[in-house]
Amino acid sequence: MAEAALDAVRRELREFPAAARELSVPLAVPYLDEPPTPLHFYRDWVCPNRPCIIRNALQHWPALQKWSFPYLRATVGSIEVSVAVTPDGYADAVRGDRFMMPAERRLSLSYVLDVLEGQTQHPGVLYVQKQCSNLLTELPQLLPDLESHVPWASEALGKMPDAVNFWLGDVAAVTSLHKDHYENLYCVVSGEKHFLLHPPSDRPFIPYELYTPATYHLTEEGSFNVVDEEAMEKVPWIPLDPLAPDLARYPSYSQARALCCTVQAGEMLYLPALWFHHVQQSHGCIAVNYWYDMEYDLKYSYFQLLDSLTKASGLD
Ligand SMILES: O=C(O)CCC(=O)C(=O)O
Repeated sequence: MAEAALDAVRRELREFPAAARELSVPLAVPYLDEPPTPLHFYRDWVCPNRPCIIRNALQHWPALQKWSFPYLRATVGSIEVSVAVTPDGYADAVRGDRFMMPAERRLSLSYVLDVLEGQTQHPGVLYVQKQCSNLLTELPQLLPDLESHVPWASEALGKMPDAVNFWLGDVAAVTSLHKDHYENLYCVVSGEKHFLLHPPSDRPFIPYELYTPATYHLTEEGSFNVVDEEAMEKVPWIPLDPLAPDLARYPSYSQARALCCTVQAGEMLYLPALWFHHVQQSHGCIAVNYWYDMEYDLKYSYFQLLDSLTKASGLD
């Protein structure tokens, strides 16, 4: 009897993603030709939790014309920024049986640009990606080139962003599949970013496991050691690489449906809270994103329920 009930719950969970998709998930990420009004942004995108790519939202930013490697060298080249360094481009990702976090280095931005241009060598793959409002805390000199928030989004959401992040990295730097509790406005200033997305409703097909956290340590000789973070709790993370999913191990993922999109320079992706995302980029891509904390409303609670049922029923 209990087994029959559990089977019924699993069946419902397997059918849920397609039903949700049919009702509200687009086949491709739609484009808007101009920024929406706060009302339209909230009504058409935030409330239904739908992504879109917005064109002509950044054209008033001086950054769009100015931000080149020579300009960054001249204005903020001497500033030290926090840089994630990994042997393979994957920071905060499952590698083997560990959740691997990057080595962190303080490097001058000029030095990072030299490495990206191949003028100097540094072991591993570099990614300026410290997600603690690093644009405001580490590179405030760049602020006059853009805005500290997105006015129509701040008005729609009734708050200011929790973080404004600056991203600059190697083509080999990849952000592994994960989700955040932020309404994310992701602006590409130069180059392009490739996003692979899954709606939150695909959760029953997306595996999570618990991993021992570990950090890469870069030795003087330029090799990487893996050092376990013994004081830290195990980290729940997605072991699956959506670009080469191990379907023998995670067969349910074949039923998930990814949406892929490329965000070009001058475009802004609205990535709704709780959407799973995997991100790649062109070499030396420069981007800025705004994280607005999500509303912890009924939609959030429903997602938590989906997450709990997926785990409790052993679908994971
Ligand atoms: O640009 C990236 O590499 C990752 C972006 C991301 O994960 C985020 O904005 O939440």
